[in-house]
Order: sequence, then C-alpha cells, then structure tokens
Amino acid sequence: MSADGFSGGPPPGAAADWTIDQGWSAYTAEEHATWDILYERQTALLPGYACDEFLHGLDALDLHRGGIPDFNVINPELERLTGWNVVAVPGLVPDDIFFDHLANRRFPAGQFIRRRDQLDYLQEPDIFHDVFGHVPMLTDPVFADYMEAYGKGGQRALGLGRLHNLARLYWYTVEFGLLETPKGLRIYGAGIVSSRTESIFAIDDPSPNRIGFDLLRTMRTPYRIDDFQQVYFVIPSIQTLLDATLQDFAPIYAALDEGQDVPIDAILPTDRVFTRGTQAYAASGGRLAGA
Ligand code: HBI
Ligand code: FE
Repeated sequence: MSADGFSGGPPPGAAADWTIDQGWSAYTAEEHATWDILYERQTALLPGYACDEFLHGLDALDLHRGGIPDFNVINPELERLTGWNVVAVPGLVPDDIFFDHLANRRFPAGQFIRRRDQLDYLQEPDIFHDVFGHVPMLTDPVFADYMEAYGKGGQRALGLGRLHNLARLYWYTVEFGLLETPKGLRIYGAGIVSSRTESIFAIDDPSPNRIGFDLLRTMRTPYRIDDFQQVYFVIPSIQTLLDATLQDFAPIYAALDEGQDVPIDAILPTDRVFTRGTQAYAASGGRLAGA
C-alpha cells in the first residue's frame, strides 16, 4: 500500500492510466436530471459569487445544454481554447497518476454522479464537482498553465516526499481559492463553486478568516476535508498563482522545515487580512456535529 492508500493497479476495465470510457449513453434520465438540478441551483446563485473567469468558462463550454455533459462534445472546444481535455476516471486515482494527467493537460473527472440524497455534500469527487467545478477555470489560459505546472510540481514533490506540503497549495487555491476583484471577493475554487452552501459561506459568512495568499503561509496551514473551511486565501490575480509555481520549490520546502505549522484559525502579524473571522461556525461544532 502506498501513502495515498492505493495498492495494485487500476480496477478492472480501466486503462493503465486509470481512465475509463465515460459511457455517456448509459447515464439514466434520473442521473441527467440530477445534473440539471445542481446546474440550475449553482448558476442561479453564482453571479456575484463566482469570478468572471469561471462564469466565462461556463459560457464558453456551453455546459447548459441540459443533462450530464458528454466529454466528446466539450473536449474539442476546451482543446481549442487552452489545449486541455477531460478524461473519465472511476473516482479518486493514485497521486502519481493524477499528477501525470495534469502535467499533460488532461483533467481526470469522476464518471459517476452523486445520488439524490447527496445533493449538498459528498466526499469523493463526482462528475458535477469535477466538470462544473474544475473545468470552467481550465478555459482560462493562465489558470490552465498553473494546473499543468502544479501537475509537474506534484511529480517532483512525490520524489522529494513533500506531497503533504504541496497538497495544501492545491487545497487552498484550486479547491478553495478566492480572488480579489474591483467588485469584491469572488470564488474561483472548485470545491466552493460546486457547493451551494459553501459558496454562500465563503463569501458572506462572518466566521472564516480571509487572508492574502502567500505560498509559504498556505503550505504551513492544515485544512479540513469534512466541513467548511476556517480560512480562505485570497489571490490578487490568477497570474499570482502561475508566478508562484514558476520558482523552484526545493528551497521553499527547506524553509518550511525551519518553521512550524500555523494553527488553522490563526492570524499572523504578517498576514494581509481581508476578514478577521469570528470562527463562530467552527466553535459551534460545524455542520457535522450539528447535523
Ligand atoms: N484523483 N480523481 C482524482 N481527483 C483528485 O482531485 C485527486 C485524485 N487523486 C489524488 C489527488 N487528487 C491529490 O493527489 C491532490 O489533490 C493533491
Ligand atoms: Fe476537486
């Protein structure tokens, strides 16, 4: 068993790189309707919450044709815009496989869609999270370059035993990042934008801290996978992400060893603070304890 919990090769029916056929014609009417429910809910909410780059990406891919998107239909346009493609996978894939796809501009998307009783929350990435959440940003040329650079950085981090540090960067940017705009803070992170409740929480709620993005600071901060975030990091531009990855991370990993992790709800004197959160939501036990 490797560090990511996988042992052995791909499951039966999957290729060596863990890809499978999307099998679009086999989705049921109920599965297509689940996509439509989630799609309608998010697109009604997201103006004023999601960043323009995300909203433009949704339009560019014409994802609102109705039902689960067929990768054979969206890939030619995505390929034309930024050279990326979406490939279907059964679910989570091993880290090295994941990074190899990203480094080659392939985004692995879960083939399945969540059940009706999981509309608001599930832990494993399904096709709605992966395609609605991640793919629109891949139409942005700068973000597209960042994701490829992240995949290459992931391969190096695995070799250096540093995945735990790099995974935090992914979490606080690609999944849960906020962007500073003239109109206010906007979402670009896929984990937020694919969740109705966290979209509202991340932008409007007084609980979480919102702090200016800093590469080392982000890599020092643990995260939670089971509830809303206690801290969101804000970038001034998508280019900031790409610039941050265009440096050698080896000295950064060495610098991390000289300091300690930052408690998840801490605000440091060096932080650029957008919101000093009340942390009331986390203090009340969050949604899992309250459910
Ligand atoms: N697999 N399908 C899938 N999606 C992911 O986001 C993913 C993965 N495997 C590993 C992985 N992410 C992590 O390595 C990174 O998020 C750090
Ligand atoms: Fe994701």
